[in-house]
Amino acid sequence: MKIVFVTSNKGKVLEASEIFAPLGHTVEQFLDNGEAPEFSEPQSDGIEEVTISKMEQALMMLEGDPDEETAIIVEDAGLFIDSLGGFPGPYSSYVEGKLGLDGILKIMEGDGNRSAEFRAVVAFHHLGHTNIFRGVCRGTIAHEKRGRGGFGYDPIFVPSSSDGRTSAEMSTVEKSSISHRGEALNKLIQFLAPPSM
Ligand code: ITT
Repeated sequence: MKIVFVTSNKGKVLEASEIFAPLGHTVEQFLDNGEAPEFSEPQSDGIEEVTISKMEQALMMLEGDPDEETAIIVEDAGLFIDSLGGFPGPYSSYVEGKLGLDGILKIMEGDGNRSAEFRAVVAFHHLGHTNIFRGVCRGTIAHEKRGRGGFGYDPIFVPSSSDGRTSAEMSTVEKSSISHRGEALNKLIQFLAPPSM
């Protein structure tokens, strides 16, 4: 199957490609005239609503269903920091652009509770149906940026099951084995090919 990932984020495409490759599925980024299309994001507190809205916009742009060998994925993710009441959450993209990782570290200076979680909601559209898959990765916010891998907030996020490294200090395969996106996409894989009893 060819999976078309509607996203502006090449890091997401790379992670999904590595997850689906062993199953023989290819993942490619959706481009319109060589550019990732921009979608309006509803003013909403929920990443689920944003995901569903992005899928509706993507289907309108594609003008109908693709052939049976092709599926469409959109995903919305966010970083929810406990001591900030879940901020930046659905505003993670905006906050990364405006405050950056240094801004988040500054806001959290002296904050003893560094617990946080990443959440991902993936919408998968195939043969006229859309299904939703969710993933969560608990962790903590590091005291400084570490690592060059991954993207976004990875240099300041230490997953709970990590040995202390940030996600940016892990290989893509290792990050995906514990990440919010990895969990959501693995649920999708189970949906596509449930294990035989
Ligand atoms: P699209 O919406 O076009 O898919 P995006 O990068 O804006 O791309 P999101 O809205 O889902 O993606 O992401 C919200 C923010 O969270 C954004 O700043 C991302 O860089 C960040 N983010 C998402 N997943 C992440 C991950 O696995 N590791 C680190 N940061 C992540």
